[in-house]
Amino acid sequence: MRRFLCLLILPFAFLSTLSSQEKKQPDPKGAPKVLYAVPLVAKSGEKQKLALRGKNLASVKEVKVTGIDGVKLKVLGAKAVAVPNNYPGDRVGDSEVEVELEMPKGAKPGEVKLTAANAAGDSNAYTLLVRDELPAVAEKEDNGGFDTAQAVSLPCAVEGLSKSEKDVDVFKFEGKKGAKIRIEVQAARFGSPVDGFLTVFDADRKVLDSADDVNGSADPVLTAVLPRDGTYFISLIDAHDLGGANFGYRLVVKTE
Ligand SMILES: [Ca+2]
Ligand SMILES: [Ca+2]
Repeated sequence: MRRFLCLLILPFAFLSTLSSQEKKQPDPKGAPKVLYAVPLVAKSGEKQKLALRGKNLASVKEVKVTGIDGVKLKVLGAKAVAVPNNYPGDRVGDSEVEVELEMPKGAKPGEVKLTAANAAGDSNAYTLLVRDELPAVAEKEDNGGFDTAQAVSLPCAVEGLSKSEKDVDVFKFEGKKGAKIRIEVQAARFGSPVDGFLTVFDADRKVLDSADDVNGSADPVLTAVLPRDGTYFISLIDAHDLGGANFGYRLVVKTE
């Protein structure tokens, strides 16, 4: 929701004041907070590097795994990161801890939780967004318009980035008359700063439907019954026109 942007800029203005106060005396609220992972989507059964982005993470030395056995995790480093000009620091995070992670093959979405710890205490238990059985597709830029839309086959789960401000990602698929298609963005529910806005278009590039926030979440979900055989387009933007290398999303498209 766009009106959130104005509300979120206000706390950002106080960040520099807060950081000087934190240096003078230990902040009892200095425990870490994990907001999201970069990349947002993790794979089971192989070794990968990912960064946990959030607050008070630069002093993290340990990351604990719960919910599943057999995960190997090594902390590689932690640091402060720049908050882009006028971005909501509470949403994008001001620090990160990088880990090497290896989950056993078949780790299920929702069961792997990561908790970062520093001298002040433990963070929230962050639920990692793990790939499921849907075919994973990497988003390919430049997919910013109808003529350069990225073709996908259903079902699929696109792993993408709102890579910069005003990034528009367009996908196309071939559909059959009467098919009921479900399109879902997984981002904000896993802490990603992306506030997705979805629009579906028919072959004539006319809007069939759109969705922004659904069920109390910034993540859009919509279902559409296709009116005829042909090509359909899905566009995904950030509702605030924000973006960056840490603005990850997963876009699930399937027939119901
Ligand atoms: Ca993109
Ligand atoms: Ca939204």
